[in-house]
Amino acid sequence: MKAGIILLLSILLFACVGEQQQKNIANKVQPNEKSPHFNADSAYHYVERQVLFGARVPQSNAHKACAEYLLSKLSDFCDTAQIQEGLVELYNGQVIPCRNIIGSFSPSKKKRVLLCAHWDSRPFSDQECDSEKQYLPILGADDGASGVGVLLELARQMKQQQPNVGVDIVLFDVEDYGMPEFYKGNLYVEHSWCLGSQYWSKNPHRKGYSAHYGILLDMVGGKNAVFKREQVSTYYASKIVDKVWNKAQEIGFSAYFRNEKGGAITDDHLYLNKIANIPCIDIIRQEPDSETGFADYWHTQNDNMQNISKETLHAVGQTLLAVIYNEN
Ligand code: AHN
Ligand code: ZN
Repeated sequence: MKAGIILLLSILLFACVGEQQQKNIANKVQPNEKSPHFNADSAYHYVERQVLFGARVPQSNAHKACAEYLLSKLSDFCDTAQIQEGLVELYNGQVIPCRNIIGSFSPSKKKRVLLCAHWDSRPFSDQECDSEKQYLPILGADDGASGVGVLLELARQMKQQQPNVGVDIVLFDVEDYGMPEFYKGNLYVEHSWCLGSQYWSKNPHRKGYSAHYGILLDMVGGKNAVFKREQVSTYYASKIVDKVWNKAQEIGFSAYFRNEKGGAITDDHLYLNKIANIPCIDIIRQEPDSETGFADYWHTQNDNMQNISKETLHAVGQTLLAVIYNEN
């Protein structure tokens, strides 16, 4: 009888502590009442849908089919959606078409935030040790699809409840066609990466377009990813880096967003800063201790769904929602 009462009391006590702990977790993850909840299952699904097309290499059937899919998603979620078509010149001198896919919320609002990611995947696996594999295209589950997956889920949320600022989602094409390591030609061009964003920066989808700031997502879905303060971002837009990293820490994602200095990466944000004059940061997974500076599956056949984590997608997506819904 006495033992029974003690057992009952300890169950009650345990239940209370458990409830309090859960509340703490809930408070940590969602203190910003203004911002909607990011659904990581939904984001994961959007990543998977892209990967199911196969490698989205420019000029391939998978690339074409995926463009149609992404345009239909943005048309559904955003107030306006369009594909910007242009021509870009590859590292080997070949000229190919480029399709940047763009969706906008409240296009007439003056204060705007630009959210971007690349949607193409790399035609080469030049980080494979096996030289035969180096000519295979990559699936780009993390390198490409993860950022787009997060942005599609943000768009789905924004359709349900719009933020106070205008938002443009720009999915850049031909980011990952940069000169491969095995290339022996001498037509080296410095700016062989990020061709879609270079095109857009010279020819924005609306004349005189500007944004308060931009946020680029690149490789934001990997298991145990860590995001350090990338140096091009700090050079051009340190206040935006502060804003995003502080918000992430405030809502409980300090395990992902670390207040440490990362490397300097040539990525789409460089051209938005340099050419379009839009202060833009890059949230990108780096592994400074690895040989390439990136995760071990980077530009290999292993960049597939097995490396994608809903927790990581959630940390990035929820942070972005909290940042955007905090703007006036
Ligand atoms: C370079 O390797 C020069 N830039 C990395 C940009 C990139 C490639 N992001 C994803 N894939
Ligand atoms: Zn890449």
